[in-house]
Amino acid sequence: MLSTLDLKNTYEEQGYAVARQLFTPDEVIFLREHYMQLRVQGPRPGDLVGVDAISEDPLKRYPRMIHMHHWDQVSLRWLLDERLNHLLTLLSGQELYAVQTMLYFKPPQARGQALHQDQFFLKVQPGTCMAAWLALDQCDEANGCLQVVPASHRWPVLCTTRADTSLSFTDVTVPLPPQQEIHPVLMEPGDVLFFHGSLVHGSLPNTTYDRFRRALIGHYITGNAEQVTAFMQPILRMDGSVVTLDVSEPGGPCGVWVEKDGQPVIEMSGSETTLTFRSE
Ligand SMILES: O=C(O)CCC(=O)C(=O)O
Repeated sequence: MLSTLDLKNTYEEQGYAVARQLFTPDEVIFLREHYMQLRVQGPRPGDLVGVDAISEDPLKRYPRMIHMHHWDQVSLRWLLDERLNHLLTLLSGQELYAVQTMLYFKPPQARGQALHQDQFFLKVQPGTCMAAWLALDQCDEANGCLQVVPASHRWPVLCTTRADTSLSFTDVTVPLPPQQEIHPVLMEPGDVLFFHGSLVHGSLPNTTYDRFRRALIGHYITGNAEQVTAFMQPILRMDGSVVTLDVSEPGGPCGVWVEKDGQPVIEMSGSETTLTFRSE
């Protein structure tokens, strides 16, 4: 694993960093089995779509779960895990609050999620959000590993456009300049990818016929935040106690790409009026 200093330098330069083997093989097996069991037991509050065991769409057989920590102690314990807290605090340089859990099953042949910035959805003001993305399977390009745009954490929130819903289960994405590098993040089970709320990221479909790409994700907001979207309530300190913050409103200014001296630059001349998809 990278030293904590290397992790922090990488995070500051690139907007993301991978802590290798932060969770043990036994923990990963336990979590994988736990969520598979929860999923086959039927629908859960906040499911992206209802569970339909005979659907042709793999995402309807294994829909993403969200906010499991509201009703599942295993998820709550994981969200507040001291290893995550330690690295989140180190990378961001401040205390964080926990707001969201998600479990992506991404079964064989499932669509991915178009490139986006989490801060577009969470609307943390001031400050930002951060994610801890734990790989529960080997993640590579064939099964739709996460992809990131290195150093895009320095960009403001971009105005969104329509995504290709044959590749993505969400319908919004962000435009990128031509030739923009998009980097696949290859991970082993137990690795945790930490990333900044403005980092552009997403994933392509799982093209395999026999491999899931499961990930357990925690979302956090920086401790200087005064506002966050209503959907993120209740907001938890990392000791589990509740913090009260104001609710941020949808909409607001967003960045658009323009050309200046032959180079793509972002101008804050756009405005997000409608939100077509509630959660990232
Ligand atoms: O796991 C994925 O494919 C996408 C996850 C994601 O975009 C997120 O955690 O914000």
